[in-house]
Amino acid sequence: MQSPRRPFTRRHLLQLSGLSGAGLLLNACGAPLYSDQVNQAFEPLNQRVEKIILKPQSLVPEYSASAVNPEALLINSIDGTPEIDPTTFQLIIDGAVNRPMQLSLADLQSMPLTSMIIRHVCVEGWAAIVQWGGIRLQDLAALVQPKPEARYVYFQSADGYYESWDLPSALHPQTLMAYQKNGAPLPAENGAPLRLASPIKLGYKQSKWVTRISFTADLMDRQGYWVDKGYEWFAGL
Ligand SMILES: Nc1nc2c(c(=O)[nH]1)N[C@H]1C(S)=C(S)[C@@H](COP(=O)(O)O)O[C@H]1N2
Ligand SMILES: [Mo]
Repeated sequence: MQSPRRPFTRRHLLQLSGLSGAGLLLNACGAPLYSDQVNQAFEPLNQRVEKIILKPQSLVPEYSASAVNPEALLINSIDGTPEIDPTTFQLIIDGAVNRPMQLSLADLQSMPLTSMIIRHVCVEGWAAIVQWGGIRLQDLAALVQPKPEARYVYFQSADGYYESWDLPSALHPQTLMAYQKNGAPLPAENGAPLRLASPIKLGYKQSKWVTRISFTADLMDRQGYWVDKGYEWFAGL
């Protein structure tokens, strides 16, 4: 991974909150969405989340830039490519968190960028080495402050796709919300403006066109588009 960083600190959180300012907490019309949350911005992360983030998690070895094979990443979509206007796009993060938020693409791009070159593996029998650039999901978690009961993370996508992950996998340092692919802005068919990318899960766990991330205490009946059709839920690599 490019420039390994120390785990997210309170200083980072303060910097970030300062950077994006009130914009983080305003909706498109400029009305405060969660104004009662603004003053609670800086409580420390709860112990469960902190333990997951601070314990040294084993990193999956990455590939060199010369190993990237752009043609090998096949488009795999259940229902075409949804149209999303990146200028009005808002990522909702809610559920069992102290500070639910809506973030624009500009907000997300003001956060620390992580780049990684990993292998994408689809159960249908193909794989591709890809460079992804984006935000660590653990950095987003540090921002919204999951509650102690949070154990799962749900991802809702604009094409109706949905997925759920266990919290430790979601908080792994190589689990990204990516907005770049192979050094360029993420193409629409690969999930723009925002998709999951991680070397620790199979391809079908890596939701494209993510519009909403919800932390939950329990797994619900609908666990994932392919999972509900019989594929394995954990789907670890
Ligand atoms: N929203 C959404 N995400 C999705 C899918 C999809 O159909 N819709 N397909 C999944 C599968 S099976 C794979 S292998 C990868 C493919 O990513 P790509 O199309 O960028 O190669 O996206 C995953 N994420
Ligand atoms: Mo896949």
